[in-house]
Amino acid sequence: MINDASLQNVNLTQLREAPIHFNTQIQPHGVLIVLKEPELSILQVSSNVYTHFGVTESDLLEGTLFDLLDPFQVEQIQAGLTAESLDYLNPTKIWVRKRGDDYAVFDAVFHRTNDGFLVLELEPTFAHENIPFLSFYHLARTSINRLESTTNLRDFCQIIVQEVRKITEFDRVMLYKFDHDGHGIVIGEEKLSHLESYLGLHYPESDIPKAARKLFASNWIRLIPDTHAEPVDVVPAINPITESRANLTNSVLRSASKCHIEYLHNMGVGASLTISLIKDGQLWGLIACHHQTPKYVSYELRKACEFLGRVIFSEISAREETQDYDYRMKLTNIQTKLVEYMSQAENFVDGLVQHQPNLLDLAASQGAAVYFGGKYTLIGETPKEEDLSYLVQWLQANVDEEVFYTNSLPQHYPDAEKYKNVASGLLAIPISKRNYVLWFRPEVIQTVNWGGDPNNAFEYNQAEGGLRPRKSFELWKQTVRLTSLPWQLVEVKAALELRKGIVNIVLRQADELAQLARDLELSNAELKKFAYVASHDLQEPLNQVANYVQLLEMRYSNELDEDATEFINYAVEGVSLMQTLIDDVLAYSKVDVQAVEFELTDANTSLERALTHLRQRTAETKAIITHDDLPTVMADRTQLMQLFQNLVGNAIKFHSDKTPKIHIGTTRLEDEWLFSVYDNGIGIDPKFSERIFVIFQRLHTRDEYPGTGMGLAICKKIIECHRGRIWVESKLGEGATFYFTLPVGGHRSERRGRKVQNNIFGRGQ
Ligand code: BLA
Repeated sequence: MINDASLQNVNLTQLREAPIHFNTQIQPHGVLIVLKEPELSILQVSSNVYTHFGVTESDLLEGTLFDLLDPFQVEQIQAGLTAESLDYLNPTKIWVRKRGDDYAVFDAVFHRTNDGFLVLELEPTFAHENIPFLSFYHLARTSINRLESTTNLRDFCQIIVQEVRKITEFDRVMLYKFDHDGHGIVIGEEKLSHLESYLGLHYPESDIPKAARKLFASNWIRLIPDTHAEPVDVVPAINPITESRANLTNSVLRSASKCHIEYLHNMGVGASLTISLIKDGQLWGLIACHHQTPKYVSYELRKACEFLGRVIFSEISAREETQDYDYRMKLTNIQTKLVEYMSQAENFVDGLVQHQPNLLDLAASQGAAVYFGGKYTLIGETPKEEDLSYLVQWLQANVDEEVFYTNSLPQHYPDAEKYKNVASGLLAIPISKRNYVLWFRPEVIQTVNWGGDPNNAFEYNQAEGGLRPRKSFELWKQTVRLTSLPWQLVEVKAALELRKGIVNIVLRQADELAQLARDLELSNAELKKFAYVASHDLQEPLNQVANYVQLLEMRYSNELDEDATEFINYAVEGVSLMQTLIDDVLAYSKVDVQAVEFELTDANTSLERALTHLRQRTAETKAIITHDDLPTVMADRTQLMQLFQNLVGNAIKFHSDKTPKIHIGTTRLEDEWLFSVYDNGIGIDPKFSERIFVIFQRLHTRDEYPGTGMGLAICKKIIECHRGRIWVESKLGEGATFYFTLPVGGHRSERRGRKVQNNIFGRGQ
């Protein structure tokens, strides 16, 4: 016995890839002849020709079909071979003269191999089994009528096996269905009453290897009339023209592999008939018929079974599809609603969880989670957020597909065992490389009945011919744990559709943000243009006004009365205010991310320079200015100086009756420096703490406090260009503290989750 898992895998691969269609042995009840067209020369024959025809292989090889059959029969065949399809020829009755007047009658079936040879297979005719096609048609009609009045799939399968058994009279007829992992289950059975039942039993994938399944998809019906018959060789084994073995994929006589024959013996089967059930080009299942003793079934009867299988099965598929259809419609409905909710919500995630129906309904799950922009949104029964973050990391590293689903997560990801009660099943769709929508299903403990121990489905014994099937098919009960109910294909499809919806919405939101950024850029550009115009074109006429008004004052001072002089002063003041305004707007427009020159800057130096510029006002107000030892930061030194100058300048300007006291402090936070500029001035009403940073916003009249109202707007812009934050904490009459932060590593070390829109599609920085 093999217990070693890796050895078992090797053997399974061998099994799956065994080229069984190149088997050069056939079953002895018929004769196989490989012919070359058009002359119908005989290239290969089965070595049982003597038994059937009374001639030896060498009598036939190198001859033509004319050497075996009467010329009129060959001519009839030649005529049939020119037809578009060989179906018209199959089966043909053929008389072979044995000795003297002794004729044997055969059903002849032709097919062409993919390398262009004609294969003729002859099986002895059993007259009493000859059932005309029409009566099969009636049989099928009756079966279908019975089926049409049945709604449930189980009854339906039962009728199929009953009908097939009625026609073929096998001891046991089963309907065998493959599940998604290749194992199969008997879902319908009709049998002699004393035989033990296989209904409901599971059989492992290795019982019907992949190569065999591939074969059944093209050759829909297989008969082994006597499992104990000795197979016979095709001679020569190698086709003399192609120098390779004949491809017997579509042969009806091809001998079954030794392993399968032994399997049947172990099951007590003397004859078997297998009919493929194909859905969408895939092998959906088989109708498997067993007889305890040898049993021959004519070609026509086999064809009738195949016909029955096709007709009946199309009915099953149609039913499966209607069932699917109703559920699919329901899910499509839910999905449409979710997309609608998402597009109405400010944050699409809310649209998925805040209404009825919600994410849970889309995949009939008990729990779901959305991981987006570094944040989890959970609904229903889910693993803990911490566990989810490991799970998401695992998905990111291991799953590349558009969708990942399993009904046994712990099998793929062992850590999931600890939350098996909520997430033994997982359906996951990545919205991008980093973001996911996840659905969970809890563990459902099941008992599966196997026909024999699936862990020892076969054994490997070199001495006794390699792989051998198990001997015992006795009921073997397996308790399946760590498994949820399986995800249905329609649910997976609905999840994939939802993914499209999410991506569209996220893209649209990103698009809106990009539009906003473009608008902003545009208004920045306009501001710059204005500033340029202001500084050059406005400045000049302004200077002209100033100059001429001053000239007026100087030249005509004697002739002007007091009022005129006052008016002139107003004009001069207005002009100089306008000049300051223009300068400030220009300064504001110059603060621009692109223009920022980042370098290691000692903040102490920047502050000192600012204080130098403020020397006169400091002296006038007798302000006491102190500061901590400031750090060296990544910043534009001119802008940093300007920042200090504006903040300290304001602190001086808005002093109260007390002697102004100003302190500049600093603290290191996790990944940024926090600066503060404290004063004991008049303070700011907290309700204005946002407004003061807006361009041209003033809280006081110009008479009370001079200035353009640009200073703090410039500060804010400088800080934004440095990817920091600025705010004020104050109470009216109790001084104010302005805070600002600078990232420790300069503007490139952005705080995580800040520019989410860049990260959505995995191309964030
Ligand atoms: C083929 N195995 C089959 C077939 C069936 C089963 C139905 C197709 C039969 C046919 O070709 O006529 C299995 N039969 C079953 C099962 C039930 C049943 C599960 O009645 C349940 C009630 N099989 C093994 C091992 C090997 C193997 C160990 O168990 C290989 C070493 C091989 N099975 C095997 C091969 C075929 C086969 C090669 C194709 C037979 C052929 O056409 O050559």
